[in-house]
Amino acid sequence: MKTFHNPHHAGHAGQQEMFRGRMVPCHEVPARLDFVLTELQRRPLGDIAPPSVDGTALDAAIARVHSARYLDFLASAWSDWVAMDPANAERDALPSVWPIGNPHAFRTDVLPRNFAARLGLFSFDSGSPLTAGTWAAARGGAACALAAAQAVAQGDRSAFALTRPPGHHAGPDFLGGYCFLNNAAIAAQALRDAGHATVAVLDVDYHHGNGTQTIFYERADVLTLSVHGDPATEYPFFLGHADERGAGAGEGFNLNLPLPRGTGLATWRAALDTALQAVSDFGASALVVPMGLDTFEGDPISGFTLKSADYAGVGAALARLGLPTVFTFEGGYAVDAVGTNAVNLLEGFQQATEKK
Ligand code: OKP
Ligand code: ZN
Repeated sequence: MKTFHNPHHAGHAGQQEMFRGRMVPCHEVPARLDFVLTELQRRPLGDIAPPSVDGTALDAAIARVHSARYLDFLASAWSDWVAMDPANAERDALPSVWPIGNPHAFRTDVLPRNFAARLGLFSFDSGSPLTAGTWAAARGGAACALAAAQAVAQGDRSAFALTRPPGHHAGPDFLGGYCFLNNAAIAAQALRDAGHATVAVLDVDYHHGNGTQTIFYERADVLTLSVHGDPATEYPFFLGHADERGAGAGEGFNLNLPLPRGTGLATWRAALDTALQAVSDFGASALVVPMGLDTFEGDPISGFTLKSADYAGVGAALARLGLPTVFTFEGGYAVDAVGTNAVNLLEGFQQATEKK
């Protein structure tokens, strides 16, 4: 399994996020990726390299899943933020005003000139700081996702996009949940565009993959599935319920498996098996796994109780689908365990593949 790692990731380094009325240190820190890279070097699964993809092809791949208006905003967000006030260069950009989703309450079709208003228009929480290097880091991550999809489309059994910030909460035209560009969606769409007729995206992060669900909600060619903490109590709260099954042509092509906070391996694995069966029934020709390790018992912001040794079995179960598979790195905030947990999963996948 080749790993494509993002050399620009550390340029995205938020200082603080808003949490219940005060600013707290960011959970989504550069060290997360470094721990995974170090563990992968200790237990190699294949070549580790930065992605080499054509810039024009990359921008086209990103534009397949995100709106032009959102991408224009993101690409110049940092310079627009600093242009508001030179002192902003020392501060992360965080939104503080949002147009809530009633079309008769606030307009979302008119783009405000004010940057703070635009930041609110394109985001859904105040926990996702945008920093000087955010755009380069997010775009570098999309390059990892595209390179991993290309490797798999050209015959590799699997590939790993090792990048941060994560992506699965980012929608067609919004950021949030520490995510800016949806790497898993970019990989899935790239697989479709490379000729895979049907792609499944099976999200195993603790948090519902709302951005991915939204991107593909009306499509029958990409099945989206997510096993996650019940949004009744868990972030992102406003999506991820079991009755969301897709819409229009996509009716029946989304599956959510919410589980209560406190869920342990046995129940979580039963839900995963349900999702795996749905991927088989769908007849997917390729698989994308947004791989969050925040289902770990030691995760500081999550509520499941998987143990480090459990992740090998998760990887093996995914391998049994027998599909070309792209992994994208998502959550996992127990920083000193995230490398072990990620490589346990990927190694479990790879070993099960070799046995076949
Ligand atoms: C991103 B990913 C914690 C509040 C929750 C958002 C969590 C985003 C998780 N202070 N903040 O799915 O791992
Ligand atoms: Zn998560």
